[in-house]
Amino acid sequence: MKNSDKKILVTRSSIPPVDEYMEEIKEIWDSHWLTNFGSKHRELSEKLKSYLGVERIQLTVNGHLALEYALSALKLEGEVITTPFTFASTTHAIVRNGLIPVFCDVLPDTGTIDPSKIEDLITDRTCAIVPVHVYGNICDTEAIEDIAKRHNLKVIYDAAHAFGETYKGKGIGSFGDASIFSFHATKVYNTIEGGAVCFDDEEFGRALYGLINFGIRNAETVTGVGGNAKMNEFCAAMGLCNLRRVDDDIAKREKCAGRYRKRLEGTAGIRLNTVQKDVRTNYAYFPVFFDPKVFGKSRDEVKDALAGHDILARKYFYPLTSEFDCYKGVLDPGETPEAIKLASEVLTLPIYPDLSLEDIDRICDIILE
Ligand code: T4K
Repeated sequence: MKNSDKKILVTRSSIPPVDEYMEEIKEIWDSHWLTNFGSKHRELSEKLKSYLGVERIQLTVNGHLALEYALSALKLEGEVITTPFTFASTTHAIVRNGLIPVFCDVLPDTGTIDPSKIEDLITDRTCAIVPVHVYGNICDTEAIEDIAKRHNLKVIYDAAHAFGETYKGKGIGSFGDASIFSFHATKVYNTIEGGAVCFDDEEFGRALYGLINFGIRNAETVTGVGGNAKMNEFCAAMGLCNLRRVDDDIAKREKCAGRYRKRLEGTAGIRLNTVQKDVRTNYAYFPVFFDPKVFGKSRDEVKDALAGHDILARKYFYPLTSEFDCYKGVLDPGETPEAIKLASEVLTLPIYPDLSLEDIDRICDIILE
Protein backbone atom coordinates (compact mmCIF):
# COMPACT_ATOMS: atom_id res chain seq x y z
CA MET A 1 0.00 0.00 0.00
CA LYS A 2 1.36 3.45 -0.88
CA ASN A 3 1.76 5.77 2.09
CA SER A 4 -0.74 8.18 0.54
CA ASP A 5 -3.38 5.40 0.35
CA LYS A 6 -3.65 4.62 4.03
CA LYS A 7 -6.27 6.07 6.33
CA ILE A 8 -4.92 8.19 9.17
CA LEU A 9 -7.22 8.56 12.15
CA VAL A 10 -6.95 11.12 14.93
CA THR A 11 -5.29 8.53 17.14
CA ARG A 12 -4.37 4.86 17.25
CA SER A 13 -4.33 2.75 20.40
CA SER A 14 -0.96 1.76 21.82
CA ILE A 15 -0.80 -1.99 22.29
CA PRO A 16 1.96 -4.33 23.45
CA PRO A 17 3.33 -7.18 21.33
CA VAL A 18 0.72 -9.93 21.51
CA ASP A 19 3.17 -12.36 23.18
CA GLU A 20 3.80 -9.92 25.99
CA TYR A 21 0.07 -9.63 26.68
CA MET A 22 -0.39 -13.42 26.48
CA GLU A 23 2.39 -13.86 29.03
CA GLU A 24 0.78 -11.28 31.30
CA ILE A 25 -2.67 -12.91 31.18
CA LYS A 26 -1.34 -16.46 31.62
CA GLU A 27 -1.60 -16.09 35.39
CA ILE A 28 -5.24 -15.07 35.03
CA TRP A 29 -5.87 -18.25 33.04
CA ASP A 30 -4.11 -20.38 35.62
CA SER A 31 -5.93 -18.85 38.58
CA HIS A 32 -9.41 -18.40 37.01
CA TRP A 33 -9.50 -15.10 38.91
CA LEU A 34 -10.93 -12.65 36.35
CA THR A 35 -12.04 -9.61 38.32
CA ASN A 36 -12.95 -8.25 41.81
CA PHE A 37 -9.58 -6.80 42.86
CA GLY A 38 -7.31 -9.66 41.76
CA SER A 39 -3.52 -9.72 41.68
CA LYS A 40 -3.19 -7.77 38.38
CA HIS A 41 -5.47 -5.07 39.78
CA ARG A 42 -3.38 -4.86 42.95
CA GLU A 43 -0.08 -4.78 41.07
CA LEU A 44 -1.29 -2.09 38.67
CA SER A 45 -2.66 0.04 41.53
CA GLU A 46 0.74 0.04 43.23
CA LYS A 47 2.69 0.74 40.04
CA LEU A 48 0.36 3.56 38.97
CA LYS A 49 0.44 5.16 42.41
CA SER A 50 4.16 5.44 42.12
CA TYR A 51 4.20 6.44 38.41
CA LEU A 52 1.58 9.14 38.91
CA GLY A 53 3.06 10.36 42.20
CA VAL A 54 -0.21 10.14 44.13
CA GLU A 55 -1.02 9.17 47.70
CA ARG A 56 -4.01 6.87 47.00
CA ILE A 57 -5.65 5.47 43.88
CA GLN A 58 -8.80 3.54 43.03
CA LEU A 59 -8.89 1.91 39.60
CA THR A 60 -12.21 1.95 37.77
CA VAL A 61 -13.89 0.48 34.73
CA ASN A 62 -13.55 3.77 32.81
CA GLY A 63 -12.79 7.45 33.27
CA HIS A 64 -16.42 8.50 33.19
CA LEU A 65 -17.48 6.41 36.18
CA ALA A 66 -14.32 7.50 37.98
CA LEU A 67 -15.65 11.07 37.76
CA GLU A 68 -19.29 10.21 38.37
CA TYR A 69 -18.48 8.19 41.51
CA ALA A 70 -15.83 10.62 42.76
CA LEU A 71 -18.48 13.36 42.75
CA SER A 72 -20.94 11.00 44.38
CA ALA A 73 -18.47 10.00 47.12
CA LEU A 74 -18.19 13.65 48.14
CA LYS A 75 -21.98 13.73 48.78
CA LEU A 76 -22.40 17.08 47.05
CA GLU A 77 -25.57 19.07 46.61
CA GLY A 78 -26.29 22.18 44.55
CA GLU A 79 -24.20 23.87 41.87
CA VAL A 80 -20.84 22.91 40.41
CA ILE A 81 -18.69 25.38 38.49
CA THR A 82 -17.14 23.79 35.41
CA THR A 83 -16.35 24.45 31.75
CA PRO A 84 -18.26 23.46 28.59
CA PHE A 85 -15.11 23.05 26.42
CA THR A 86 -14.71 19.36 27.19
CA PHE A 87 -15.94 15.87 26.33
CA ALA A 88 -19.58 14.97 27.13
CA SER A 89 -18.46 12.96 30.15
CA THR A 90 -17.55 15.94 32.37
CA THR A 91 -20.94 17.64 32.22
CA HIS A 92 -22.91 14.38 32.20
CA ALA A 93 -21.12 13.17 35.35
CA ILE A 94 -22.19 16.33 37.17
CA VAL A 95 -25.80 16.15 35.95
CA ARG A 96 -26.09 12.41 36.65
CA ASN A 97 -25.27 13.22 40.30
CA GLY A 98 -28.31 15.53 40.48
CA LEU A 99 -25.97 18.55 40.51
CA ILE A 100 -26.31 21.69 38.39
CA PRO A 101 -23.34 22.59 36.15
CA VAL A 102 -22.65 26.32 36.07
CA PHE A 103 -20.57 27.06 32.99
CA CYS A 104 -17.50 29.25 33.40
CA ASP A 105 -15.50 30.61 30.47
CA VAL A 106 -12.03 29.32 29.61
CA LEU A 107 -8.64 30.91 29.05
CA PRO A 108 -8.10 31.45 25.32
CA ASP A 109 -4.56 30.08 25.27
CA THR A 110 -5.12 26.81 27.18
CA GLY A 111 -8.88 26.11 27.05
CA THR A 112 -8.83 25.55 30.82
CA ILE A 113 -11.12 27.28 33.32
CA ASP A 114 -10.49 31.04 33.67
CA PRO A 115 -9.94 31.52 37.43
CA SER A 116 -10.74 35.23 37.19
CA LYS A 117 -14.30 34.36 36.18
CA ILE A 118 -15.01 31.75 38.87
CA GLU A 119 -15.86 33.97 41.83
CA ASP A 120 -18.63 35.84 39.99
CA LEU A 121 -20.38 32.48 39.52
CA ILE A 122 -20.24 31.41 43.18
CA THR A 123 -23.60 31.46 44.98
CA ASP A 124 -24.72 30.06 48.31
CA ARG A 125 -25.61 26.85 46.40
CA THR A 126 -22.12 26.31 44.98
CA CYS A 127 -20.50 23.18 46.40
CA ALA A 128 -17.59 22.36 44.06
CA ILE A 129 -15.43 23.20 41.07
CA VAL A 130 -14.76 20.62 38.34
CA PRO A 131 -11.92 22.02 36.19
CA VAL A 132 -10.66 20.08 33.16
CA HIS A 133 -6.98 19.76 32.16
CA VAL A 134 -8.15 19.87 28.56
CA TYR A 135 -5.68 18.36 25.98
CA GLY A 136 -3.39 17.87 28.99
CA ASN A 137 -3.11 21.66 29.42
CA ILE A 138 -2.86 22.15 33.14
CA CYS A 139 -5.40 24.39 34.91
CA ASP A 140 -4.20 27.21 37.14
CA THR A 141 -4.20 24.91 40.17
CA GLU A 142 -2.86 27.59 42.53
CA ALA A 143 -5.60 30.13 41.77
CA ILE A 144 -8.27 27.42 41.91
CA GLU A 145 -7.04 26.15 45.27
CA ASP A 146 -7.05 29.66 46.67
CA ILE A 147 -10.66 30.28 45.55
CA ALA A 148 -11.80 26.87 46.79
CA LYS A 149 -10.23 27.43 50.23
CA ARG A 150 -11.76 30.88 50.64
CA HIS A 151 -15.25 29.67 49.66
CA ASN A 152 -15.05 26.20 51.20
CA LEU A 153 -15.55 24.38 47.90
CA LYS A 154 -14.43 20.91 46.83
CA VAL A 155 -12.24 20.60 43.74
CA ILE A 156 -12.39 17.51 41.52
CA TYR A 157 -10.10 17.68 38.50
CA ASP A 158 -11.06 15.97 35.26
CA ALA A 159 -7.52 14.88 34.37
CA ALA A 160 -8.71 12.40 31.72
CA HIS A 161 -6.15 13.85 29.25
CA ALA A 162 -3.30 14.43 31.67
CA PHE A 163 -1.81 10.98 32.34
CA GLY A 164 1.74 11.17 33.66
CA GLU A 165 1.91 14.95 33.64
CA THR A 166 3.54 16.95 36.38
CA TYR A 167 3.31 20.57 37.49
CA LYS A 168 6.41 21.93 39.25
CA GLY A 169 7.53 18.31 39.57
CA LYS A 170 4.32 17.18 41.33
CA GLY A 171 2.06 14.48 39.85
CA ILE A 172 -0.98 16.18 38.37
CA GLY A 173 -3.28 13.64 40.00
CA SER A 174 -2.29 14.91 43.43
CA PHE A 175 -4.10 18.24 43.09
CA GLY A 176 -7.58 19.02 44.47
CA ASP A 177 -9.77 16.77 46.62
CA ALA A 178 -9.64 14.20 43.81
CA SER A 179 -8.41 13.89 40.22
CA ILE A 180 -9.68 11.40 37.70
CA PHE A 181 -7.83 9.83 34.77
CA SER A 182 -9.13 7.99 31.71
CA PHE A 183 -7.29 4.91 30.46
CA HIS A 184 -9.51 4.58 27.38
CA ALA A 185 -8.14 3.01 24.18
CA THR A 186 -7.75 6.49 22.66
CA LYS A 187 -5.61 7.89 25.48
CA VAL A 188 -1.84 8.31 25.93
CA TYR A 189 -1.98 5.33 28.29
CA ASN A 190 -4.71 2.71 28.00
CA THR A 191 -6.02 -0.33 29.83
CA ILE A 192 -8.44 -0.93 26.87
CA GLU A 193 -11.21 0.73 28.93
CA GLY A 194 -10.34 2.00 32.36
CA GLY A 195 -9.80 4.92 34.63
CA ALA A 196 -8.75 5.93 38.12
CA VAL A 197 -9.56 8.30 40.93
CA CYS A 198 -6.56 9.72 42.80
CA PHE A 199 -7.00 11.26 46.23
CA ASP A 200 -5.48 11.72 49.71
CA ASP A 201 -8.39 11.35 52.11
CA GLU A 202 -8.94 7.83 53.48
CA GLU A 203 -12.59 8.43 54.33
CA PHE A 204 -13.29 9.58 50.77
CA GLY A 205 -11.52 6.40 49.62
CA ARG A 206 -13.87 4.23 51.69
CA ALA A 207 -16.96 5.99 50.29
CA LEU A 208 -15.60 5.61 46.76
CA TYR A 209 -14.81 1.93 47.26
CA GLY A 210 -18.39 1.36 48.39
CA LEU A 211 -19.73 3.07 45.29
CA ILE A 212 -17.65 1.04 42.84
CA ASN A 213 -18.40 -2.27 44.62
CA PHE A 214 -22.10 -2.34 45.61
CA GLY A 215 -21.48 -0.81 49.02
CA ILE A 216 -20.11 -4.17 50.17
CA ARG A 217 -17.96 -4.00 53.31
CA ASN A 218 -17.60 -7.78 53.63
CA ALA A 219 -19.51 -10.90 52.52
CA GLU A 220 -22.35 -10.29 54.98
CA THR A 221 -22.25 -6.54 55.45
CA VAL A 222 -23.49 -3.99 52.92
CA THR A 223 -23.20 -0.47 54.23
CA GLY A 224 -23.93 1.66 51.17
CA VAL A 225 -26.03 1.86 48.01
CA GLY A 226 -23.22 1.36 45.51
CA GLY A 227 -22.92 0.35 41.89
CA ASN A 228 -20.21 -1.60 40.08
CA ALA A 229 -17.24 0.09 38.42
CA LYS A 230 -14.32 -2.23 39.13
CA MET A 231 -11.47 -2.67 36.66
CA ASN A 232 -11.18 -6.33 35.59
CA GLU A 233 -7.98 -8.40 35.46
CA PHE A 234 -7.61 -8.36 31.65
CA CYS A 235 -7.71 -4.56 31.57
CA ALA A 236 -5.26 -4.40 34.47
CA ALA A 237 -2.95 -6.81 32.58
CA MET A 238 -3.09 -4.53 29.52
CA GLY A 239 -2.28 -1.64 31.84
CA LEU A 240 0.81 -3.43 33.19
CA CYS A 241 2.06 -4.06 29.65
CA ASN A 242 1.38 -0.51 28.46
CA LEU A 243 2.98 1.04 31.52
CA ARG A 244 6.30 -0.50 30.41
CA ARG A 245 6.25 1.54 27.21
CA VAL A 246 4.36 4.70 28.10
CA ASP A 247 7.50 6.83 28.53
CA ASP A 248 8.73 5.69 25.16
CA ASP A 249 5.30 6.45 23.66
CA ILE A 250 5.34 9.95 25.13
CA ALA A 251 8.83 10.54 23.71
CA LYS A 252 7.58 9.49 20.26
CA ARG A 253 4.56 11.78 20.62
CA GLU A 254 6.93 14.62 21.50
CA LYS A 255 8.74 14.06 18.21
CA CYS A 256 5.42 14.19 16.32
CA ALA A 257 4.41 17.39 18.09
CA GLY A 258 7.83 18.91 17.33
CA ARG A 259 7.44 18.18 13.62
CA TYR A 260 3.95 19.72 13.51
CA ARG A 261 5.31 22.81 15.28
CA LYS A 262 8.23 23.10 12.91
CA ARG A 263 5.92 22.95 9.90
CA LEU A 264 2.96 25.04 11.13
CA GLU A 265 4.36 27.55 13.65
CA GLY A 266 4.28 31.13 12.42
CA THR A 267 1.67 30.52 9.70
CA ALA A 268 -0.70 33.50 9.62
CA GLY A 269 -4.16 32.49 10.89
CA ILE A 270 -2.97 29.29 12.59
CA ARG A 271 -2.50 29.16 16.34
CA LEU A 272 -0.87 26.19 18.03
CA ASN A 273 -1.43 24.93 21.56
CA THR A 274 0.42 26.85 24.28
CA VAL A 275 3.58 25.37 25.79
CA GLN A 276 3.11 25.71 29.55
CA LYS A 277 5.87 26.65 31.97
CA ASP A 278 6.71 24.17 34.78
CA VAL A 279 4.62 21.44 33.16
CA ARG A 280 5.89 18.07 31.99
CA THR A 281 3.38 17.38 29.25
CA ASN A 282 2.28 14.12 27.59
CA TYR A 283 1.46 15.39 24.04
CA ALA A 284 -1.98 13.75 24.26
CA TYR A 285 -3.55 15.88 21.52
CA PHE A 286 -2.36 18.28 18.86
CA PRO A 287 -5.05 20.98 18.65
CA VAL A 288 -4.70 23.68 15.98
CA PHE A 289 -6.88 26.79 15.91
CA PHE A 290 -7.77 28.32 12.55
CA ASP A 291 -8.80 31.97 12.28
CA PRO A 292 -10.72 31.91 8.98
CA LYS A 293 -10.37 35.68 8.40
CA VAL A 294 -6.59 35.51 8.46
CA PHE A 295 -5.98 31.93 7.28
CA GLY A 296 -8.47 32.26 4.41
CA LYS A 297 -10.13 28.90 5.15
CA SER A 298 -12.34 27.81 8.00
CA ARG A 299 -11.61 24.93 10.36
CA ASP A 300 -14.36 22.91 8.64
CA GLU A 301 -12.82 23.49 5.21
CA VAL A 302 -9.44 22.28 6.47
CA LYS A 303 -11.09 19.22 8.07
CA ASP A 304 -12.85 18.40 4.78
CA ALA A 305 -9.65 18.87 2.76
CA LEU A 306 -7.85 16.40 5.04
CA ALA A 307 -10.80 13.98 4.91
CA GLY A 308 -10.48 14.08 1.10
CA HIS A 309 -7.10 12.40 1.62
CA ASP A 310 -8.47 9.92 4.18
CA ILE A 311 -6.97 11.88 7.06
CA LEU A 312 -9.59 12.10 9.77
CA ALA A 313 -8.86 14.96 12.15
CA ARG A 314 -11.49 15.64 14.83
CA LYS A 315 -13.23 18.68 16.29
CA TYR A 316 -12.44 18.05 19.95
CA PHE A 317 -14.40 19.86 21.43
CA TYR A 318 -17.25 21.05 19.25
CA PRO A 319 -20.03 21.56 20.10
CA LEU A 320 -19.64 22.82 23.65
CA THR A 321 -21.38 20.54 26.15
CA SER A 322 -23.61 23.51 27.09
CA GLU A 323 -24.98 23.38 23.52
CA PHE A 324 -25.90 19.68 23.53
CA ASP A 325 -29.50 18.94 22.53
CA CYS A 326 -30.12 17.21 25.87
CA TYR A 327 -29.27 20.42 27.74
CA LYS A 328 -31.13 22.92 25.51
CA GLY A 329 -33.67 24.73 27.66
CA VAL A 330 -32.52 22.65 30.64
CA LEU A 331 -29.17 24.21 31.59
CA ASP A 332 -28.08 27.82 31.47
CA PRO A 333 -25.25 27.92 28.87
CA GLY A 334 -23.73 30.90 30.70
CA GLU A 335 -21.48 33.53 29.16
CA THR A 336 -18.55 31.69 27.55
CA PRO A 337 -17.37 33.68 24.50
CA GLU A 338 -13.81 32.30 24.62
CA ALA A 339 -15.05 28.70 24.78
CA ILE A 340 -17.41 29.36 21.85
CA LYS A 341 -14.50 30.77 19.83
CA LEU A 342 -12.18 27.85 20.60
CA ALA A 343 -14.88 25.32 19.72
CA SER A 344 -15.44 27.05 16.36
CA GLU A 345 -11.73 27.20 15.46
CA VAL A 346 -10.24 23.97 16.77
CA LEU A 347 -9.16 20.94 14.81
CA THR A 348 -7.22 18.22 16.61
CA LEU A 349 -4.72 16.68 14.22
CA PRO A 350 -3.67 13.01 14.27
CA ILE A 351 -1.04 12.22 16.87
CA TYR A 352 0.09 8.83 18.17
CA PRO A 353 3.45 7.15 18.79
CA ASP A 354 3.82 5.34 15.48
CA LEU A 355 2.58 8.19 13.29
CA SER A 356 5.49 8.79 10.93
CA LEU A 357 7.11 12.17 10.36
CA GLU A 358 6.45 11.58 6.67
CA ASP A 359 2.72 11.36 7.37
CA ILE A 360 2.90 14.53 9.46
CA ASP A 361 4.59 16.30 6.56
CA ARG A 362 1.79 15.12 4.26
CA ILE A 363 -0.84 16.44 6.69
CA CYS A 364 0.96 19.79 6.95
CA ASP A 365 1.35 20.03 3.16
CA ILE A 366 -2.41 19.64 2.75
CA ILE A 367 -3.12 22.26 5.43
CA LEU A 368 -0.61 24.74 4.02
CA GLU A 369 -1.81 24.28 0.46
N1 T4K B 1 -13.32 13.51 30.59
C1 T4K B 1 -12.74 13.91 29.44
C2 T4K B 1 -12.22 15.30 29.36
C3 T4K B 1 -12.64 13.02 28.35
O1 T4K B 1 -12.08 13.44 27.19
C4 T4K B 1 -13.13 11.71 28.49
C5 T4K B 1 -13.04 10.77 27.38
C6 T4K B 1 -13.70 11.32 29.72
C7 T4K B 1 -13.78 12.25 30.75
C8 T4K B 1 -14.27 9.96 29.97
O2 T4K B 1 -13.28 8.93 29.95
P1 T4K B 1 -13.70 7.43 29.48
O3 T4K B 1 -14.95 7.06 30.21
O4 T4K B 1 -13.88 7.44 27.98
O5 T4K B 1 -12.53 6.61 29.93
C9 T4K B 1 -13.14 9.35 22.48
C10 T4K B 1 -13.04 8.43 23.67
O6 T4K B 1 -14.02 7.39 23.63
C11 T4K B 1 -13.13 9.11 25.00
O7 T4K B 1 -12.50 8.26 25.94
C12 T4K B 1 -12.42 10.45 25.01
N2 T4K B 1 -12.61 11.17 26.25
C13 T4K B 1 -12.87 11.32 23.86
C14 T4K B 1 -12.16 12.63 23.81
O8 T4K B 1 -12.58 10.62 22.66
P2 T4K B 1 -14.72 9.35 20.41
O9 T4K B 1 -16.19 9.18 20.29
O10 T4K B 1 -14.09 10.49 19.72
O11 T4K B 1 -13.95 8.00 20.03
P3 T4K B 1 -13.85 7.24 18.64
O12 T4K B 1 -14.44 5.89 18.80
O13 T4K B 1 -14.39 8.09 17.54
O14 T4K B 1 -12.27 7.06 18.47
C15 T4K B 1 -11.43 8.11 18.07
C16 T4K B 1 -10.27 7.52 17.29
O15 T4K B 1 -9.49 6.70 18.13
C17 T4K B 1 -10.67 6.63 16.15
O16 T4K B 1 -10.83 7.40 15.01
C18 T4K B 1 -9.54 5.65 16.03
C19 T4K B 1 -8.95 5.59 17.41
N3 T4K B 1 -9.30 4.35 18.13
C20 T4K B 1 -10.54 4.23 18.69
C21 T4K B 1 -10.88 3.11 19.39
C22 T4K B 1 -12.25 2.98 20.00
C23 T4K B 1 -8.36 3.33 18.25
O17 T4K B 1 -7.24 3.43 17.73
N4 T4K B 1 -8.69 2.21 18.95
C24 T4K B 1 -9.91 2.05 19.53
O18 T4K B 1 -10.15 1.01 20.19
O19 T4K B 1 -14.44 9.45 21.99
